Amino acid sequence: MKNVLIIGSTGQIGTELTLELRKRYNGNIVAGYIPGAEPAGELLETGPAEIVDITNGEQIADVVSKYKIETIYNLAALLSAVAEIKPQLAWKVGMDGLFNVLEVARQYKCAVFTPSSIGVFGNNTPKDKTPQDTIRNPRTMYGVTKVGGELLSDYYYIRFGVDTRSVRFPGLISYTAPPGGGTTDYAVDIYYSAIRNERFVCPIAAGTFMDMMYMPDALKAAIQLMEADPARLVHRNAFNVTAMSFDPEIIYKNIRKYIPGFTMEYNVDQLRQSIADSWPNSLDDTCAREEWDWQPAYDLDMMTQDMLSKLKARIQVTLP
Ligand code: VAH
Repeated sequence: MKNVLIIGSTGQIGTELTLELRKRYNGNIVAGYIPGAEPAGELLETGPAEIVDITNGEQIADVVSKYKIETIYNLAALLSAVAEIKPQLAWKVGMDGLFNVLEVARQYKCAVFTPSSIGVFGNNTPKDKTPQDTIRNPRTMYGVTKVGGELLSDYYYIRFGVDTRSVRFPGLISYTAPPGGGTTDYAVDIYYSAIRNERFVCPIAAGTFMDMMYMPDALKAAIQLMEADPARLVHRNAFNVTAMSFDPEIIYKNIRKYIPGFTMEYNVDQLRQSIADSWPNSLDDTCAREEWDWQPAYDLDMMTQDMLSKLKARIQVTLP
């Protein structure tokens, strides 16, 4: 029996993580959501759901107490591009909200997973095979909240013994809930254009390499880390994890292997491009592999095949 609360359960990661946890555990896997982002369908029908606004510490505590929560997956965040447009809200959710979660976790002895991101790195960090322990000097509010989140989560572990763990997610690609306002969203949108036989207008310039990961691997990373033997962990917040690194040209050519008529043009979004330019080209995830046996299953070609087949089923179009 394992009781888990997912805050932000209707977002890109939360939607799939909640369903995956319900498959694995037979306890209360509570879908936390905010009004206006209600759970629906399988997410609503397969387990409990509660309003949990991360900026309301009492609300978090009430749900943790009601369901005797042991682990909190805190997925509430504004993604990188949106956070530059609403920096104060990004801080309120990413930092004030995290403080609420950690305080509740301290009082109720919960473990806490809060995703970090490759967004913690900035222009003065080594770009290729970025090390686990290196300079975290971002110039985005998203990056500031992620570095702050790593530092605050480590503090709560060292000072209060709260079992905090996290990974630095790369761009995540999935076919269920769409991402919302990220710099890597192009790597999801391109598949939708391809499956609809539409010319894709890419907002990121050719030659811009970023780490990426298919959602099944992201779910595996989060759950595997939270189930890992704490005695093996040298690091906690947060582990570099990656599965692949590509630029728009590489993913475009891979999709054309399966949809030969697919076409793309560039219309660079300056905000997203400047953020992408500040991030690594590739990560070194040796520590995750050594400390908790991290190993991705999907490479680009496997992801493309699965994305196209799943989207075809969802959008009911016939591939040419
Ligand atoms: C974003 N998808 O683009 C998120 C992620 C590494 C990228 O943090 O903001």
